[in-house]
Amino acid sequence: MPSLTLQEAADQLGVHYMTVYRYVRLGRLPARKSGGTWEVDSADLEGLRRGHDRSVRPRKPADWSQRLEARLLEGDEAGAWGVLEAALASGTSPADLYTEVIGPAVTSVGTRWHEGEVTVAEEHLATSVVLRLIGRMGPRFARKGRSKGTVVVTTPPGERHAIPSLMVSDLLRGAGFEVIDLGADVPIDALTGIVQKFDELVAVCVSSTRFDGTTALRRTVRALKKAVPDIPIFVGGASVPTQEVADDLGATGWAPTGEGAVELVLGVVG
Ligand code: B12
Repeated sequence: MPSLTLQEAADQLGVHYMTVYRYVRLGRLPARKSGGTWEVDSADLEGLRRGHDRSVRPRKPADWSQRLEARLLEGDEAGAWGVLEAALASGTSPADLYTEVIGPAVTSVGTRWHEGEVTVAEEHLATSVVLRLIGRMGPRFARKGRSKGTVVVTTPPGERHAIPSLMVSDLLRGAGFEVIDLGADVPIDALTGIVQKFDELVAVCVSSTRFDGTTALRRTVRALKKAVPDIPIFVGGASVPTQEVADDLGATGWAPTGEGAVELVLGVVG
């Protein structure tokens, strides 16, 4: 497929170079970097041109998600942030951005890696950009006023997937809770020590993604129930696909989504 420089693309569209550059940054025009310069496929340019007279603004979260995924796989943080800003500007809430745009983009990268379409390096690159984007999104979940209570968000030992717990933490902050996010791979002794420090503790959320991680998750839940017997222990993440699995682990509650985690904790404070 013939490739074009951004200047050639701009000439063909009859717009300024910076306009095409912005289309790339916002994910409206797929592009890749070659020797330090951007290249676009003429078929993608034609697709943009056909949509050019109508509005090519995406309306569905799935469209934003696909645009984001393309930027993530290029390791293009500025472009990925541009997609998020555009989605926010079009009315997507920060919470929906996490659950309907960033989450599906990351999951799709993983699925494509599993199918051999995306390399391990690309998956790591995409993940590292996502972690930076979540860091930039954090302040948008800050809430003024009195905290509804403290929630500890944690993962079992051996668990390196931190994106789900980061998202759950921000969603809880957005709902008015003070969140202590312990991140990935938390040793059980350290966890049981820290949860006892917070007088305002209302719940502990344990996020587990590795499918082979349920043994560590079970030990974590058991240790937490012993350390803070009056505090609800909620579980979620890909290792806990159903309520039955959560019940078997001895958890107080389970939910399949980040919004579900917020509902569980809101249910505790009434
Ligand atoms: C990013 C990623 C990584 C990164 C993680 C980096 C990081 N700092 O987070 C890296 C590259 C390190 C990695 C490593 C590995 N990974 Co990986 N990874 C992924 C990937 C692409 C995305 C995971 C993610 O962030 N999802 C996004 C969020 C939003 O997920 P979510 O679960 O939907 O979260 C929501 C809900 O679950 C809920 N929720 C989450 N927590 C909680 C908690 C509570 C209390 C509640 C109520 C709700 C709740 O709210 C969230 C927001 O809505 C997935 C692909 C996929 N299909 O999921 C593979 C995937 C999870 N990884 C997989 C594997 C196999 C691995 C490795 C074993 C690979 C290897 N051979 O080394 C290692 C394991 C490392 C370890 N010890 O944990 C497999 C897991 C399969 C399995 N059998 O275990 C997957 C599914 C890829 C695949 N298709 O095979 N991985």
